[in-house]
Parts: sequence; structure tokens; C-alpha cells
Amino acid sequence: MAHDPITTNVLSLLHRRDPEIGTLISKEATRQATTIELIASENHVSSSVMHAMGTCLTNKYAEGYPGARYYGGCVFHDQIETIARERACRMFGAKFSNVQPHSGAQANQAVFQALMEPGDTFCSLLLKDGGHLSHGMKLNFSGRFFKPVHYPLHYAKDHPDFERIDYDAVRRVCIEHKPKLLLCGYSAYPRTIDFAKFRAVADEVGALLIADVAHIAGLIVGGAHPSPFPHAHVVTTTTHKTLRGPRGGLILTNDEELAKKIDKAVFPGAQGGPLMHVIAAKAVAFGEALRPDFRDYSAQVVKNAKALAAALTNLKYRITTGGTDNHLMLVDLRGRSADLTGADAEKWLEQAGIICNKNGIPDDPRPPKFTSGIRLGTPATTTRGFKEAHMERIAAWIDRALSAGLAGPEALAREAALVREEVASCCEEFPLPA
Ligand code: DSN
Repeated sequence: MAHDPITTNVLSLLHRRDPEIGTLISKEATRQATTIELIASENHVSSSVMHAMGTCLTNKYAEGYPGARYYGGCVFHDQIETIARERACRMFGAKFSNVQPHSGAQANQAVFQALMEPGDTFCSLLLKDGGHLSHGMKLNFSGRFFKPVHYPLHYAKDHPDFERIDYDAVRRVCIEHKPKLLLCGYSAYPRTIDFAKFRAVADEVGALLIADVAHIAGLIVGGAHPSPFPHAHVVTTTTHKTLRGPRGGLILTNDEELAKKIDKAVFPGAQGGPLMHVIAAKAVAFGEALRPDFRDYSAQVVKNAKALAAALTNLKYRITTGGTDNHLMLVDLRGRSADLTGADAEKWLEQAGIICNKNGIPDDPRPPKFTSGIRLGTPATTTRGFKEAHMERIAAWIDRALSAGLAGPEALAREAALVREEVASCCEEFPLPA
């Protein structure tokens, strides 16, 4: 089920030329159209963004930067990348940008390479507390080649800031370890980040502040979360989450010297040829994010997340930190049933047409393959036009599916099929963007 005429044509061509892959892409298009996407890091791009990726730009090598390439024939690529860079700067009110990172992790890799030597210390939040792989996980480049130290959340239940960042501890850890970089910005943190507080600590210990805003980039651009500038020295992000662009990375700074180092670290340091078709799609998405209606979108993402968190709370689910300020929430399933794991919940909800991911909650005693929580986000449903009232319906569907799962396989099969039908008919009212 394609939702726009170009995709329909592309799929019918693929069906003729490579039916095996054509069929699978069609099935995926139907899956996306008929299910509710609650993965906090996913979104539905416009067909303009989608089709910019499927163009002749993929044929070209353009190693280097606009005006300084290592291949001929880059005249239009130079113009496209320049527009993408300018729009990126305009979105964030920054002076310099690099639009070439293939992903957020590669953006972080380039920044680490630009600003640290192997073995240098940096300070971040642990993956299990809501951080990211590239913020020092031991199997990742960041944990293998650099020395991560971590700041905690408040873990004491009776603390008023339970499960929120412990800013005093950020300072203590930084004073003790004198990191070269201090990282903020997370993959599973539902609260507003106080960039000014982080900058004060960075200044006190002589660190550079790096804000990885991959999750909240669209909220920042749309005015629904405070900006990391002027506090952060460098900002990294993905372009495909709340920012609603193609899958990719982006780096921004206001400091010319840092910008030069970062450019060298991206190319030739970390990557070869840029994905020019993706850079064109980034430019298109940035153009969309600069439009006034993107502000409405960002505000609605947050309103929907708050509504979903409140509706789940009414149904007796515990939301970590007691709610959300942004696009995501972590649901601690143990409140519903001591035996319920994130892994089971993810599977049962998928049977019911609701897609999410299992996620550890702060201080989770269960390993990442099982977890005690699920992470839910509203960027994709908001793109489809869902509002607060629909969030109440989604919460009720979630509860029905999980309650049935807890009652046993037969109850689950019966109830999941019913919910799935209701979900699919609701999705018909909210087609994917064309
Ligand atoms: N894997 C992404 C997420 O889901 O948050 C982060 O890179």
C-alpha cells in the first residue's frame, strides 16, 4: 500500500524488475501504514524527503567539501551541499555545519576524533541510564579508544528529582576526572536538559561541552525544547528522528577553529564519499523544518507525549520521572505486573499493531535483552495527525494488549487481533504523509 504516486510507480517498476525485493518493500509500506509507530527515534518522512534519496545523486563520488572536491563533475553537488549546510545553520542559529556524517554515531566519532586523542577522558551518562552507545559503551569506539567516566541520575526514590540528572554529581565527577569533553543529550531521557548548567561545569573544569541532541533536534528547531546554543561548543544530531529527515547525522558549532577540525575529522578522518542523495534529502527536510508549521508539529509532539503519559498513568502504569517534557517516556512495567518484561511487552504490542521498543529503565535490574520497561514516543503518530484524544485510545489499546498477554497466549491471540483491527481502521483515517 503506497501512499503517494511516485512510490506507487517506483514499486510497480521494482515488482517487474526484482519482484523479490519489490514485494518485501510493498509489505513494509503496508506495515507502516497500518500500524501505530511509537518508537521514539522513528518518524514518517514526507515524500519529497523520500524521493530526494532515490535519485541519480547516489551515482556520484564527491569526496571533499563544496569547492574543494577530489572528483570532477560535482558542480550540482556543491550547490546542494551548500544549501544543506546553510539550512542546517539557520535551523539551529549556528555559524558552521557539517552535513556529511552518515549517522549520529559517526557524527560523534568524528567529534571525538577532532577534539580528543586516544585514551583521553570524557564524561557522559551511561547507556543504561538513557545515554547512547557512542557515549562510552565498552564495545563501541567511544569506550574502546577513549576513557569514559559517567555522571549518575538521582536513584533515590524519595528524592524530588528521582530518575533525573544529578547536576551536582555531574560537577563532582568532572572535578574529579577533568574530562576533555562533557557530553549531554540522550536516547531515553524524558526531561528538559539544562544546557546552561552543563556549560557552567564544562567551564569550571576546562572541558568542551558536546550536546548530542539526536532525539530532541526537531523539538529544538520547532521551539519545543530550549536550544543547546549558545551553551554547547559543539552540537551533534541525527536527522531522522524528531527532525523528520532522512537517516543521517549532522554536526554544528559556532567556533571556526573547531569547525575546521571537525571537517577534517569527518573527511578524511572518519568517512570517504558523502552520501549526496541523503544530503539532498537532508536539505529538503531542513527546508521543511524551517517552515512555520514545523513549530506546530513540534509543540503537538510534546502535547501528545504528555497526553499519552497521563493516560497510561491513569491506567496504573508508572512513567519514570513521573511524566515527560519531550517526545518520549519510559514505562516501568513492573508497576503493572512484577513479571512483565519489556521484551514481552514489545512482542505482544506488535501483535496488536503497536510498535515500540523494550528499554531499560534507570537502575534496571534486568539485562538489555529483557528490560523492565518500554520506551514510547510520539514523533511518528503526530506526523500522521494524531492528537491528544487519540493518545488516550492508544493507551487503552496498550493496556488491553498487555493485560491479555498477562492472561495467557489464548487471551493474547484473541485480544491482539481485535486491537489490531481497531488500530488498522484508525490508521486508515490518518494516512502517511504524501
Ligand atoms: N538507536 C537510537 C534510538 O533508538 O534512540 C539511538 O541511536
